[in-house]
Amino acid sequence: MKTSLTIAVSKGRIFKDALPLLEGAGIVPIDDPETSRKLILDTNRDDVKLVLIRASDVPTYVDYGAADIGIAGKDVLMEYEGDGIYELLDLKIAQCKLMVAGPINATEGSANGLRVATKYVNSARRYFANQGKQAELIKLYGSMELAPLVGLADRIVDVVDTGNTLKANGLVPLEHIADISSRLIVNKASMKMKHAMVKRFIDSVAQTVAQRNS
Ligand code: PRT
Ligand code: MG
Repeated sequence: MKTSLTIAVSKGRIFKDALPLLEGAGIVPIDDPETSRKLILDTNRDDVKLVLIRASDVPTYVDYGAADIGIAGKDVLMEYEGDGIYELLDLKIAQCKLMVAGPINATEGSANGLRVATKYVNSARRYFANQGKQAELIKLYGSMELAPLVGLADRIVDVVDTGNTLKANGLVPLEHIADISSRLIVNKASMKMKHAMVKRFIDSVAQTVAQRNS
């Protein structure tokens, strides 16, 4: 039987940035995810398909082997607790920073004893613990920027790119937690069972990444 590869990727900014990398590996989706409602995209290769899932679900699909390979933000991977995946390659796409942010009048480095709203509770907990700071974490699933405006929290932990969203809501970045980019992840069993095909894919993506960043 012919080996096949299933690649998990999220719609939106990661998909857009991932397209040239897939193309560099000779993989071109047949359907356009922006207009198609399909969740499984056929490609020009009959042995490769793409599954479109929520960014934060990509590690789960790959961990359980529902996808062999995935493209996921480091922010998402830092939150993920499963151990069935290898993180193999920094794709240098969808780059941003994980930051502590707060109101303009907040004093830098003073998150001690404060309430912090975030969807990144594991990363935030680790960060504040390393800083020796007490923080009460409030788990949110989106629109963290709202929390300080309505008195839900004193700070947020969120990814920041241009900073325009913070600014538009009267917030400023206060502390840098981590540089974020998207990573290629591989299911541990697929890495063994489909080694030749996975390796060929990773090598050609790595080559494209190197070319684009040289
Ligand atoms: O949307 P959904 O809830 O399904 O999931 P998601 O929001 O995690 O997915 P998506 O597609 O928005 O983001 C996927 C990945 O892109 C994230 O996991 C990050 O690794 C990466 N990334 C890069 C970003 C940004 N840049 C970014 N700017 N993810 C989110 N943002 C947000 C930011 O928090 C702000 O709300 O985009 C907004 C605009 O940012 P500014 O700073 O340019 O204003
Ligand atoms: Mg989003």
